[in-house]
Amino acid sequence: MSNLLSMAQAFAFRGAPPFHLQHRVGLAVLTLLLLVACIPAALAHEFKVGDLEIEHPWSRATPPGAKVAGGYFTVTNKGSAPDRLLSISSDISDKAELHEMGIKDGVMTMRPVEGGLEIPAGGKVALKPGAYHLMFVGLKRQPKQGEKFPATLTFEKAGSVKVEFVVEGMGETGSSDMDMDHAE
Ligand SMILES: [Cu+2]
Repeated sequence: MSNLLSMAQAFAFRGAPPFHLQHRVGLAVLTLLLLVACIPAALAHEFKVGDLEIEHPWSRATPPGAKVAGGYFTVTNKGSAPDRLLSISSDISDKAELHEMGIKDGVMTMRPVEGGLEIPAGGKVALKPGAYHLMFVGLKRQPKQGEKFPATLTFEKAGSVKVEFVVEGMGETGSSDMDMDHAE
């Protein structure tokens, strides 16, 4: 603290401090910003854009050589108009598709969702294993358990939002969705 004080005094009494002090102040500010930025992410792992809340985006570790990985999260629309998830992009794969599960000729299949996924006004849509989900297609590397990777979701009305997918273990089914201890 006395360090911070003397830096503040350097600013107050002498105008611009010598370069090495400016550098230290810069680092202190950066550290503070990082701390503040990390608190909400570590506690809730939730993202907001417009009237939408995106909770707990997660993916799964993949075996070596795998070309696709799933992506899951819950979107809540607190607004009074429906919105639509139009597209997803991430550096982890060539592209990301929105899929739905269905039964064709008695066989479970998945197919791309046409025209985006509607998020009803005042409603909630869960992307989870066995239902609507994202598919990261053409993985450039394997997502590793415990890491986070960024992605951008684009909605028709709310616009684009950057989120982070937490990578869980290969056997994860999403049933422990309420478990907020996933940061480890
Ligand atoms: Cu799929």
